[in-house]
Amino acid sequence: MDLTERLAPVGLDDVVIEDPFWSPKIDRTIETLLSQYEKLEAYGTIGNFRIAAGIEEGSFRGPCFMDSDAYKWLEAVSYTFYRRRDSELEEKAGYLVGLIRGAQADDGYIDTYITINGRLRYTDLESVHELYCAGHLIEAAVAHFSATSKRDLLEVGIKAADNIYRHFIEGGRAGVPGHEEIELALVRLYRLTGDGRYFELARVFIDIRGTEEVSFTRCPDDTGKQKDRHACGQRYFQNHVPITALTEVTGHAVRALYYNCGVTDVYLETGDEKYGGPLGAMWENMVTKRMHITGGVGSLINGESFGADYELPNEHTYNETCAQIASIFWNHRMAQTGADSRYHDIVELTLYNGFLSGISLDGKKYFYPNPLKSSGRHERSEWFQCACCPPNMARLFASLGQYIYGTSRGTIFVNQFIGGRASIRLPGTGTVGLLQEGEYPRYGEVRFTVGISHPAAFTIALRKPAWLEKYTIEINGKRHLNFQVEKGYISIMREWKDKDTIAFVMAIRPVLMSCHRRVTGNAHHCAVAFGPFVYCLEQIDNPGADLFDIRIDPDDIRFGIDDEKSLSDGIPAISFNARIDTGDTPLYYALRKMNHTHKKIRARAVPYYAWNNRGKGKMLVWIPLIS
Ligand code: FUB
Ligand code: ZN
Repeated sequence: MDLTERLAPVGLDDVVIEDPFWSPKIDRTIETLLSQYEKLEAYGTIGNFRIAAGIEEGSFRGPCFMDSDAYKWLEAVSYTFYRRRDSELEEKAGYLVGLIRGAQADDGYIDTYITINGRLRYTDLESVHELYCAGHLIEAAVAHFSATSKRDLLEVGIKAADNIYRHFIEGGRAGVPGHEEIELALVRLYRLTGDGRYFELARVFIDIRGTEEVSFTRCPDDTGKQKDRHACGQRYFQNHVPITALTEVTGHAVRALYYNCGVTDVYLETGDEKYGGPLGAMWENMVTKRMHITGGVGSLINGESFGADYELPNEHTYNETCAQIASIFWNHRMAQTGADSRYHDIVELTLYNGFLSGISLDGKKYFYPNPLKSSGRHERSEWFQCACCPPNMARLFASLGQYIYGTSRGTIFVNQFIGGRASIRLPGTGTVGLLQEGEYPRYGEVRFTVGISHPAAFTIALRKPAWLEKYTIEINGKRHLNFQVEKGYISIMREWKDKDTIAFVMAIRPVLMSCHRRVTGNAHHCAVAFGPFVYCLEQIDNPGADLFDIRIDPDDIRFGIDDEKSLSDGIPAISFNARIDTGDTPLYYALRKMNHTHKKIRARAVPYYAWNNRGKGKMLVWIPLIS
């Protein structure tokens, strides 16, 4: 990789989403956050801060990283301020900021688990999540200040970072944080404050990983179940080799991908190829060998971790919602290293599938793991003892605006097709307004209108989605052929005038997807996709057969798009010809004596993200082909 063509994201303050698919989900975030606050109270997260602040008696509740959920919640609340201010939410956020200030020691240290339990600070770096929590505090502090200009939470974040700097750098006690997150947060703080100590600290935490052994055996939590992760060894922590020798994504998926976010941030700041090479190799490894068709990553339940190459089980898979979110965070950063549509292809794939499946259609229940097959036991919950995923979802919904556009000198990149208005500062040109409209991804026509005070020559580069085969471009209503596709972007260079329009018309149609032969569980199976969406079968839509008896004959499929069967938000159900295998065979039998009979049916699939919204039942993404 090299950084000659770096892309700068267009930030939240310059983008307003007005989109038929996403706006209702984003607007719902305020309600979601209010209900999450109740859970943070009910499960003790906020109470821990009251106890640590000395205004309530009691003992610590929850896993050792409970504080992080409050910080992620505050970060999400801060992002909502760009769109709509809600007095109830602001009042609750203000109260929580006050508690956090009260829970911070005079020297800047803050961690309610350590304070309430009277444990020694920074002595169990590997298991206790002090630096993970501090990272989330710093992210919340940066977001809160950027959205409100209020310094109260920022001061807490700065004091905490200073405390960490004194202990680990000035005290010469640098060690390997057990759960990455602090690295990326310190770079954010450095970018906001310009204080190079935070960048130095981030780099030390990145470079030390893999150079000294971590003696981690268990994570202390209040469930009494000590999670023995020793079996995962140093790989669990991405600590088996230094960053320079990493070529694969390994171990605990959220840890691995938060780490990669921090490494990418440091790479973006330094251009040091000792980071660029490993990042490129890990990215290739993840998306070509260790990622589900839904964008789901971290396929193994054991250790919440990445599996080996092609180890992608469907039913007994993990795909923690946080890992999908971390993948989006990382791909968004990788996209900043240079124009290459593949990064935002993964952002899109993950957003519309593995990420969205993490929340119910009404926004009230969450998945922690996201399997691709269910025998009917899997169901979303209102909350979890380990509640990392729900506030993580909220912060991504509330900050979605920053994933849509990027700029480099002379080019505006359209990375995501999410409608709304943007005011884009284009280096060398000035400010360009861009209105994006359409009903993507139900329909493939996306229209752009340029707003500019004087005619100017620059390029508008539209990401050509990986799934797209046929498309046309129109400028001011006329078919336009004078464009180039470079690194997956359709680049239109011309002198743009005020009110010029572009229509990007993509043919979206259902397709059958296949899988690499080495994913043994998917051999002789196929999946249904429609634009960026992966579909699944649910038992409730296919009442005439046991779902697991359904087979597909790829030569007789005849897809239908059933808009009237849409579950919500306008994304249709897809119907197709299928067979039910009614063969009555013993458990094992000689292949040549096979006695399969098939009954023809019309099967119906719904978008994967929308499954399990009508009660429990069987679900299937990869459907067997007829034998
Ligand atoms: O350890 C903190 C968080 O809890 C991790 O990121 C999640 O995977 C869950 O284990
Ligand atoms: Zn999670």
